[in-house]
Amino acid sequence: MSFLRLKTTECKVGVVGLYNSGKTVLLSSLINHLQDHDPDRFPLGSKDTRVRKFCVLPPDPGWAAFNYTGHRDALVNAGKWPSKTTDRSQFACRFERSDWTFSDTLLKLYDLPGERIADAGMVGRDFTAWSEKVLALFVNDTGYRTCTTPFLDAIKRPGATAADLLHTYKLSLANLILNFKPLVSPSTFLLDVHGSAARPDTPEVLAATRFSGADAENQFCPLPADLRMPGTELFDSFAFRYDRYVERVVEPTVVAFRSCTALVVLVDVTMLLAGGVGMYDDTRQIVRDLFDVLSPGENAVFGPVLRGLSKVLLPHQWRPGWITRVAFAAPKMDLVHPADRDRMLMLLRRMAERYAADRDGLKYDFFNLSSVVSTRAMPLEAGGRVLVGTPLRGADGRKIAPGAEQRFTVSELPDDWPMAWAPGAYSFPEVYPRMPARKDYPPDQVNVDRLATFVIE
Ligand SMILES: Nc1nc2c(ncn2[C@@H]2O[C@H](COP(=O)(O)OP(=O)(O)OP(=O)(O)O)[C@@H](O)[C@H]2O)c(=O)[nH]1
Ligand SMILES: [Mg+2]
Repeated sequence: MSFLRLKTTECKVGVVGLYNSGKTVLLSSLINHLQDHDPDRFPLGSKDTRVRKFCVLPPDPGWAAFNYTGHRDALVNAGKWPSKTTDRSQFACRFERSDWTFSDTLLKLYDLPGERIADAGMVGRDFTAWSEKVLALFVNDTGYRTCTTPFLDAIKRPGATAADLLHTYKLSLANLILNFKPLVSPSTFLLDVHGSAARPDTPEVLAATRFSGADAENQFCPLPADLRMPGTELFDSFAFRYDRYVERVVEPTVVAFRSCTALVVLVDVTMLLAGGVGMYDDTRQIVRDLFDVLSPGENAVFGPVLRGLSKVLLPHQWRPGWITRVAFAAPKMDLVHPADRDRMLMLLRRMAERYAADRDGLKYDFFNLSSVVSTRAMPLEAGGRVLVGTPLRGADGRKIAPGAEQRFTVSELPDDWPMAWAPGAYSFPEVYPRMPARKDYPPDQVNVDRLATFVIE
């Protein structure tokens, strides 16, 4: 810290969103732009602001370091997107900005595997309350009822054993995955505690090889009222395993985000359109659960004035943290034709605004962004909505090696969310990243600078 900079402003920014929604790519692009700052390519606050003396700090105790170097290396040297996140991580850095005369910035960024946010509904609920929540969803929603029939049938059968219940619950979770429904909880079924992700397979194979809990010995599933009898082996063991799971898996990942000062909620509009109406409904449910758990908004005890003071005057570990800003962001804007990019923002707003608007004292905004611009667009007259990029998948949906750039067509975005749409009704093919090879030259981005200006305050 220089002589004049007497204070440090601490910003803790958590990024949440479903798996594959672009959290890690966004953080990698943001860090790259702060580290190798060019005010013309990344205006922070104003176009004259300069970032100086950027230095990386070790993460807080108990946090794994966000693998920025590895992610950037994958992008630049291997021409690949970063690999899937398997554990929560933190990136900490300190820098000065020329528009903040008396204060330097301590920025902490948080990443997590997207699968874990489906467990947000467990926080603050005991096993009974969670069972009721899950069963109500399975029984009352047609899409869920269809996928979870094996389990709903098993809980009605007299004398069903723990093994029957677990097996049919896992078959049901596998059906949910195969029907593009992201509310898969316990999320370890999709991504286990060692970071190993479920591979596409039949429900039977998935049920036989994955766990509904932390590991083979600690599995549980929801139980209906007539099986929830304290003192029985079934109820007591499931309730115990559930509590341990919440403590060991859910709280460290999801609840840790409560102490952030700002939250970025990524809603991948392209994935929701491609995934069908069920994916949309579930994502809304997950955002609602997350908001209940993280309760963003002004803290009633401290209020805005004291919060402002405590942020710079109290020692770091004493500073009360709570989320006062939420940025909703629709990533991968470069997979949508420029003619539709305003619609992308509108769809995001229509989906998410009410959750934020219901919170007192919360500042929120909406962004459509590209963390790493990887396509270019053909003019609209050229026949449909045509983009140019390097395709990541072949016609059969399998990953292919990077080849030459190609033209491909993307769907037109609707003006508003349709009443219903099937999986596959919209398509936005994935592409390989386009990164400048020069190490200190960050990727082309759109609106990541505006998002950063909003959350780093
Ligand atoms: N074209 C384009 N694709 C992107 C962009 N950002 C992310 N993607 C695509 O989205 C995929 C997932 O991005 P990640 O950042 O790894 O997603 P995540 O949210 O961290 O996913 P988890 O680690 O599974 O929770 C990438 O592999 C890319 O295919 C972008 O700015 N442009
Ligand atoms: Mg990730």
